[in-house]
Parts: sequence; structure tokens; C-alpha cells
Amino acid sequence: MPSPVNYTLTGDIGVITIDHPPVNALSLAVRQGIMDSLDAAAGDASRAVLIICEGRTFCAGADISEFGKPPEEPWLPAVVNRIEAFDKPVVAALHGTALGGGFEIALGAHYRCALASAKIGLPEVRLGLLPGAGGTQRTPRLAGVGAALDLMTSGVPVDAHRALAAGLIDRVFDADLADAAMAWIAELVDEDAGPRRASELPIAAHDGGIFDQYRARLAKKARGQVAPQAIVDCVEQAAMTEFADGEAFERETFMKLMAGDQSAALRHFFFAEREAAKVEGLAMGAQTRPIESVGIIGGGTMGGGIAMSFANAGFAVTLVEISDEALDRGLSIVDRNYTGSVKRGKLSEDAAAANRARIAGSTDYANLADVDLVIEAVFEDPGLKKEIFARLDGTCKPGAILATNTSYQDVDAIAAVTGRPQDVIGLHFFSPAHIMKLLEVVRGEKTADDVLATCMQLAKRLRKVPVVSGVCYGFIGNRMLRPYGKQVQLLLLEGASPGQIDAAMEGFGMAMGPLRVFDLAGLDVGYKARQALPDEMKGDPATYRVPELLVEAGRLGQKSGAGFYRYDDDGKPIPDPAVDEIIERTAQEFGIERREIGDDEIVECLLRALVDEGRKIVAEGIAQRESDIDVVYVYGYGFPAWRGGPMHYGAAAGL
Ligand code: T1G
Ligand code: NAD
Repeated sequence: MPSPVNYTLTGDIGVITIDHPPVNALSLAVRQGIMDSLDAAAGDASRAVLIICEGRTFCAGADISEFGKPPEEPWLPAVVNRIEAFDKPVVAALHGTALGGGFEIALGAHYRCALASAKIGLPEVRLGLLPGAGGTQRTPRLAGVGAALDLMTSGVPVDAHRALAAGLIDRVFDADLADAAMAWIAELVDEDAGPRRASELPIAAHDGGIFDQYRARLAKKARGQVAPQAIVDCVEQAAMTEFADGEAFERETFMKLMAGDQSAALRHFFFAEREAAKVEGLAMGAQTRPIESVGIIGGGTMGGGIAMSFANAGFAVTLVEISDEALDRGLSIVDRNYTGSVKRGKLSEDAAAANRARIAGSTDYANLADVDLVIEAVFEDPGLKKEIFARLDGTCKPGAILATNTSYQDVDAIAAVTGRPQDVIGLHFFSPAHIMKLLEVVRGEKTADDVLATCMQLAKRLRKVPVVSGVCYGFIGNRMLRPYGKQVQLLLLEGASPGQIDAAMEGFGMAMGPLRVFDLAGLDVGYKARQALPDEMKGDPATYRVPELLVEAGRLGQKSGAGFYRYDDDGKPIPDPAVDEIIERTAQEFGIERREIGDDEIVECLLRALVDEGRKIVAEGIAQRESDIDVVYVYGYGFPAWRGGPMHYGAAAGL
């Protein structure tokens, strides 16, 4: 196998070119190739060395596929240190996304330049790790303690100009990176600018309390996660000890994280998310249909958010409602959401205005005649949905994709009312649709491959994470929510309070405890859905009597000011003795003996419910693989990614 690293002497500059698609990850061959190139540069007439990459990006990090295996020499820290120790000036030229170990290679170089479009970052924390090739020691020396802590504990990349301002790079070029870098190196050589080593820089003065401030902030923001705290420890060491001691501390801490459960879970999730985009039996380059214009039917909670998702991604959107006042109401929600995004700094005024302008309102289905894709998001009423699809069948052009955003209805039954079932699919967005990344792509019995491939590609354009589901009641996520919800109800009757159950699950890492989630979604949603079910599908009445009594008492959840909790004016949940009384009375009604229940038992019982249902979903072929279920539950239901997802956690915990 030819080395992915090539060395040439161009004039008096040695050029190390890395070409290891798709992202120039620092595999063993790349690391070895860099070392071999440095051997050559040490012995030739070169007066300086350039490190540059082919393809779409500078090295995007250590090779994650090598993790978990015994590290093979040359180790990445040794490569970085060899670059830094080189006695000729070494320049790194960055483009694309220079991330993790890739940016650490650049930090080892003596000078750094980048294309204006480049981004640099240290996202190791997202893998439950920390920059383990000197990054925690060199970054604070170049950019200061605060900027280093922000960059590494957030894992969020910064653009070239921000990196320049922070002192992390020295030059930004607008085009022709290689030429500009070579010209710059010639200047450096003419000025006799020698090696400049970040490890020799002192740490700029800073407030000694900054470390504990970060620890306290991260204990909330990254509750339960070990890597962010470890990064603070490493930067504190950089500020307090010699480089070599700090580097040794970093290495030891890195190895501990690498061996830990949280990094294993996050690395699993990194690949799970990418795997989910691959559909068995559907070639990656499968034929797709052009999608430029989109029609959305129903401008309610979901329709408005879906319209924004498409408008924000540059599509022309026609939002169709049943009447002018319904349309005005729907569009005013959209306007309010855009105003909110601008206020929160998510969008500039201009961008919000441009996106909003892409959404046209209508009450006339004839306006959908030429759109490439329609998404129906009307009430969760099977009859109404079938009526609408029959109408679309007669209105939309041949080849238009007809999608439903239904949470539970049978996509095959909806497809069957049209003469084009091959063009029908489910696109199940999650609320709020312009924010939640998960998109369940529901493949009907007759859905054509190119329709499926088109929707998978569309998800990427919407910056959503797609997961393919077969047709069943609740698809993947909502189907798993049912047994989970049933166990919650049984735990309540057996002695756990709403507050205890939520605290136990939030302590486990869930973004929000189940009773708060039910109150947020509205207890009437489940109540109505249950009314539509035949008795045999309702299950054990003990699993829904309490929420039924709450709804019948007008306690619909947060929307009515009370559900399982009471809510004060700013929506804070307050435990309510009236609810405890209803629970105790219902337990008696079912003859259930109440007892003390520990948090661990609550967590295990609820996770077991998720894992058992997840296994059935894979066994039935509704989900392609267990890791897809992890992606659904992390992105759609706030399961902590640092636990890997319910299936990964269940396997690791032996549930
Ligand atoms: N190692 C191995 N494979 C990688 C990879 C990596 N670091 N990054 C991406 N890939 C593969 C990915 O699996 C996919 O493969 C293909 O490249 C395209 O990726 C010591 C230890 C770079 C922003 O965390 O953030 O350095 O599916 O679909 O959307 O301190 O990939 O095509 O077969 O994501 O354009 C730190 C992780 C590692 C960066 C590109 N680096 N990667 O996004 O494409 S830890 C990271 C990304 C580290 C050192 C430590 C993104 C991207 P396939 P993609 P994309
Ligand atoms: P909603 O009640 O908020 O909005 C439904 C909208 O459809 C209303 O504005 C109504 O005026 C409109 N409508 C009704 N009949 C119509 C017709 N013939 N033509 C055009 N518009 C019509 O409902 P929602 O919460 O937005 O849910 C919509 C769909 O999305 C449902 O199938 C629901 O199951 C699904 N869904 C909801 C959520 C959620 O959390 N709310 C999440 C995912 C999916």
C-alpha cells in the first residue's frame, strides 16, 4: 500500500503532503508517513518544512476507528513533539476542518496559516476524551486559559478569523492555500525566522479562580460527564507546572478517559449516527428525485416548525391551512419563532427575513399542483389524513413525494387511498420541528427506493439526523415510549412519587424526567390517542388510570397549569399533594401494596422497558439495527449520548 504521506523538496522547502481520504484521519500509516518525511527533511537541503493536506480537509483528528485497540507507535503525541522539536521552521497550512489531533499537529508546527473558510477545533470532549497530543498544554500557552477552556470544553470549532484573533494561527489566506503558504514560508526563511515552540511560551496572567468557576459551570451544563472536568484539570496543570509535567498529566488523564464507559459510549454514538444514514439494500448513490419546492398541509404545532426547517435550508415552502384565520395563526407562530431565533442570536435579522420570505401561505390545495414534495401535518385523525391524501393524489404532479408527519397512523393504509403508494412515505419530525434534529423516515410497504433515498438525502440538507423505520404503531421512538410510560405509572402506584421518578431519571442523565415530559406534551394527547384504541390495545388499566383521572379533573399538564405537577408562573414544576392523593387512592383501587422504591430500581425498571421494546423493534425488522434505536432515543427523547443510547447502555449494563 503506498504511503498516504508524500514528501518532496520544492526549491528549498520540504513539502509534506497528506492524502488519506475521506478526512485525512491520523491513522498509523499517516503518523508513520509524517515521521519518515521528517527524517528526509532532516537530511536534505530544505530550509523549512510545510505540512499540508489533499482532499476536503486538513487532518480531522486521530483515527477514531483505531480507538479501543492498543495504540501503535509512532503515537500521535510523539509525532507532534517531533514536529515541534524540529530544528528547521515547520509551517502547517489548514483548510476544511482541522480538528482534534489534526489541529494538535498544527499546534506542534512553529507557524500556522489557514484558508478563510477553514475551521479549527478540539472536539474530543464530544467523544468523552480530551486533546491527548499536547493540545491541553499548547492551546492555553497560545490563546490564554479562558479561550483554551472554552474551545476544549465546548468542542465547538471556530472559524479562521476567530482563531487568528485568539493567537491560535498566524495568517489567513483567501485562496490558493498551497501557493500562499509557500510564499509566506519564503518570507519566513528570508527573515531567518527560526522554530517557534508553543511549549516554551509562558501562560498569560489569568484569574486563579477561573478553574473552579469552570468546574461549577460544567457540573450543571455537562451534568455527570467526566471529560469536561478532566480538561479543566489539564489546563490547570498547564498553568501550574512545567510543560513536560503537564503533558504527562494529560497523557495519564487521556488514557483513563479512553478506558472509561463514557468515551466508549460516545464513540459508539459517533459511528451509530453515521451508520443510521445508511439503508440496507439501498446503494449510497441510489437514484433520487429533485426537491426544490415543498408544500406543507397544516400550520399547527408541527406544520409551522416543519415549514421553518425547509425555509431555513433554502426551499420554497407553501403552507396550506384550512382557513384564513388558521393560516394567520400558523404564520404568526412562525413569525414568533423567527423573532425568537434572532433574539437568541441563532439567526441574523437578514437571514431570518430571507428564510421567512420563502414561506408562502395558502388555503387552496391547487397551489400544491407543482411542488416536488408535500408533507401533511394535520390533526392525528386517520380519516382526515386519508381524505387529504386522496385529494393530493388528484392534485399533485406525477412523481411528487407525498409524506405524512403522523405520530402513530398506519402509513400503508394512508398510501393505499392513493393511486401512487410508491410515492408515499412517513417523515416524522419531532417537536419543536425547527430545532429537534431527529427525523424518523417511515418506509411503507410500497415506498419506492428512490423516494426513500431522496428523503434520506433531504434529511442531511435539513441538517436533521434520519433514522429509517418500518410501519408499526408509534414507529420506533413513540413505540418505545409506551412500555416506558406504563412502567412509570406502575412505579407511581407501587410507591414512587412523580418527583422521585423524575429526579432518578434526570440523575441518570435524561434531559427531562418522564412525568415532566408527559406534562409538557399534554396528558390529553395520550388520553385522546387511547380513546381511539380498541380496549384490547389499551393494556392494563392500572397503567393509565392516574393520567385519565388527571385529564378528567382538567389537569392536562403544563398547558393547563397543572398535571402531575402544579406549575408556577414561570413554568416551574411543583409537587402537588392532590396528585399523591389520587395516586394512593388508585393504588388501593387496584389492590397494590405501596412500598419504598430506590432510585436504582426506578432507573433499571424504566431502562429495561426501553431495551426490551427496542429488541422487539429490531427483531421485527422495524429498525435496521440496535444502534439506530440509540440515535432515535438520544436525538428524539433526550437520552444522554454519554450513555450511548438505551441499547448500548442496556448491553453494557447487562440489562
Ligand atoms: N476518524 C476516522 N474516521 C472519521 C473521522 C475520524 N476522526 N472523522 C470522520 N470520519 C469518517 C466518518 O466515519 C465517515 O466515514 C467519513 O469520515 C465522513 O465523515 C489525540 C484522540 C470531519 C466534521 O472528533 O466531526 O483527535 O461513513 O460523514 O459530515 O487529541 O466527520 O464515509 O465511511 O462525518 O462532512 C477528533 C470527527 C478525534 C472529528 C466531517 N476529531 N469527525 O463531517 O462527514 S479524537 C473529531 C467529524 C482525537 C487526539 C484525539 C466529521 C467531520 P464513512 P462525516 P462530514
Ligand atoms: P395541531 O393541532 O397543532 O395542528 C394541526 C393543524 O392542521 C391545525 O392548525 C389545523 O387547522 C390544520 N388542519 C386541519 N385540517 C386541515 C386541512 N384539511 N387542511 C389543512 N390544514 C388542516 O397538530 P400538531 O401537533 O401540529 O400535529 C400534527 C401532526 O403531527 C399530527 O399527525 C401529530 O400526530 C403529528 N406530530 C405531532 C407532534 C407533537 O409533538 N405535537 C410530534 C410529531 C408529530
